[in-house]
Amino acid sequence: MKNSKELLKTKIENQVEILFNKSLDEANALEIYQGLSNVLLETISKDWLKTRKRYETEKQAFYFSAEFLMGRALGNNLINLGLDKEVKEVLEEIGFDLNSVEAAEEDAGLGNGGLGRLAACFMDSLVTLNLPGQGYGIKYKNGIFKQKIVDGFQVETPETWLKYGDVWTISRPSEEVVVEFGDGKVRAVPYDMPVIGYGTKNVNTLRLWKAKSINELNLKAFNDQKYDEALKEVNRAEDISRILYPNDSTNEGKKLRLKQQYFFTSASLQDIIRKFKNIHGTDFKKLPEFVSIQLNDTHPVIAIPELMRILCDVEGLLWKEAWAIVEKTFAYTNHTILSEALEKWWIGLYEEVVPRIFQITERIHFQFLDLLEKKYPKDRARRERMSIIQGDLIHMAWLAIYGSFATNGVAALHTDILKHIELKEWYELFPERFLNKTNGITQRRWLLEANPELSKLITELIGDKWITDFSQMKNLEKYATDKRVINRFLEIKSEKKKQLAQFIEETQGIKVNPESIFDIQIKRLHEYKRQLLNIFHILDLYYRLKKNPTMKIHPVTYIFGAKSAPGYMRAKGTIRLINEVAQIINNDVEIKDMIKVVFMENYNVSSAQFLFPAADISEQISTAGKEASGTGNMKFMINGALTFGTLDGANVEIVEEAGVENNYIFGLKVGEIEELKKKGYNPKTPYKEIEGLKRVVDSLIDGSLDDEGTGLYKELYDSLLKGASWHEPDQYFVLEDFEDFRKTQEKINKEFTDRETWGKKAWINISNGGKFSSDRTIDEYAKEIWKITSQKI
Ligand code: 26W
Repeated sequence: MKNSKELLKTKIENQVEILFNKSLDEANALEIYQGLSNVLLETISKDWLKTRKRYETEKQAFYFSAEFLMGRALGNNLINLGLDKEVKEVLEEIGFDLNSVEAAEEDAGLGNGGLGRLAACFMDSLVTLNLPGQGYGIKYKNGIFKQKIVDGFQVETPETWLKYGDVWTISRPSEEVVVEFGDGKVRAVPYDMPVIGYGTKNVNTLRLWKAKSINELNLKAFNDQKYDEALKEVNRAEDISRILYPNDSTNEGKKLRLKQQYFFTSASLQDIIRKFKNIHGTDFKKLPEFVSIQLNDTHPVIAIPELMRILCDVEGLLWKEAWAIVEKTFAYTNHTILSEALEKWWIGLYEEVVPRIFQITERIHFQFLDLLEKKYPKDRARRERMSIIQGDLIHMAWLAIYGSFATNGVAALHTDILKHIELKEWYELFPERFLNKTNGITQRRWLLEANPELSKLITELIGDKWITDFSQMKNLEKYATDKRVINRFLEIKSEKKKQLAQFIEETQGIKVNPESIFDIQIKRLHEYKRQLLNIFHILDLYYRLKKNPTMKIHPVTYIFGAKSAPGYMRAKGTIRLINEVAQIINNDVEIKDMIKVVFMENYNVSSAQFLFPAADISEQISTAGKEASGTGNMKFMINGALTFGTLDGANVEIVEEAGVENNYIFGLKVGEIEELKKKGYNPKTPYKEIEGLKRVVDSLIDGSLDDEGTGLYKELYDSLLKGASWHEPDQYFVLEDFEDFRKTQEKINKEFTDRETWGKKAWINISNGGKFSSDRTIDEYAKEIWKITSQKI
């Protein structure tokens, strides 16, 4: 009898032989990765099937999302299956290091930022809680672009995660469906990715659709040797799932994007209805008893009229009957209040792309107008504001609230702002529909996998229950005064910083000092997130150090990671600015390494796994009221970084849990901003009055810095002091918050040197991270919105 390690080795050997016809000693890391992944697929395949059958007859929740930012699968799956140690040893025997095998995997970067990563964390929690649920999305050929930094500028290059094949999805051609557009039909082919839970046999499914043309080639054109023409239809169809839109800040209203949205929601609904009919026949009244569909922001909201179409046109229900079902089936999550991000479709485009859906949307619109007229007969202005179709635009958020039974924000403050400001009138109309679901993250990826050293210490102290019950973290708090524990934490932090330093040296070619404070801001680049405020402060600190070389500070390494939407000029200007300031400071011998600035190229899920565990300071400095929740803030917290932030999004709840005294809160609060706006905010006041600020801001235009004639810096300067046709000067209060930012940074710099007190604060943060597990979030969705229950196989 072979022992299990020998068996595993044989399995890998077989797979590598089947896939590549190579022996183990010939294979490279990529081939081992693929062979090993296939072995895992084989290991779970029976349970995957069993889970699917088990869920068939239960109520299920379907998570419709245009984005799933999954990152790498192998490492996470090994841990969840409990096979990581064994596999590591087997790989060592055949001369491979598990880390380098894992590094051979491309990230599945099928998302932009927070919203996409949240969907991925939710998948992990759903299955770990044995909940009957499934994700539905698009199998983009090209995920979020690869970012190159060339002369300090962001350059986008295509991302090709599938270039070496695709081990983690299996296609199910027998379940393909047809989606019909105004200009013809397209096939939707499902690809299923197993979602493996921790400590359970359940395996859930993420189903991603790929677009294919109905006909392979236009034969007539082919025979006439018109090859471009022959492929036209193929390309028109396949274009739909070709690329992820890299825009997460402004709604562009592009035709292909609307096609993507209709494509995946229509395919998913057809899939759900077909399966429903297999079990329940045509008793569609029962649909809401067995199906809940969560709409991840407005991107899949076109599902609402699509379900009406299926129920009425295909299944023959009356409009009224169908509407009663639809209203009880969907729930909608709002992830942003930035008005420029709210999706509105031009009716001309919408009608062209999905003519039948346009008619249905119009009818929903008129039906809603009737309701409004009854409710507010005298308030015409209100009816106009709430209208689904306004002028020639279809307001997808309004369609979402009207067509669903629940609307939720993603943090307490965010939901409050929705209820009392942004969606005030909607809350008055449907008070019972509004709920809060504070976001969370999976501790399996963001602590257990990313920080095995800290995980080990935690398990040693409180056992391993925290891995699936994060409220257990509270049991760590009693060690906050235990010097031995705090010292071990500090040693681990220092080890993680060394690892990151090495990663930075390898990838960025910059040497950083692991003893310095690691102050990290990693997130999408957006004006409201205020990377500009951060870099302004760094520049100011630099100028002060130059003027006063004897000034004493503890060395700091400021680390940024951020992608900008390709057409977002101010964000791109900020990236260039950060890179230029980094160049200047890092090469200035007078600074003697007191400050270093690092811009991590191509920030993504896998580099995030290096970054979060190594942070001392978590920069969460958005303009109060603008960041719906944030989830990076939680990943930092549970890895023992202190939050340096405004009272915005989930920061509010983080300091509620861990204590303001253990974090660094600064800046204007939501109410203060409202007041300041009413009073009239003039950014010239802080610009002139705050010491050093003018010098920093003027650097953008006085020749101190050089944007190579692109005009990017002048644009940033004007955005602060002049404003633009669409906004007041300094709409995000960068200049107003500068002084408090600087004061608080000074405090951080002083307090960091008291290692014991710092360690204690970090530890209290870790101990109070329990609330921020996506297990808690998903449990709330399951109980309060979806009404689904655990179904363990
Ligand atoms: C139409 C273009 C577009 C695309 C994506 C606009 C907006 C988006 C997303 C809503 C942006 C996003 O990722 N929002 C983030 O969602 C996270 C998960 O809820 C929150 O934690 C972040 O605060 C929010 O910015």
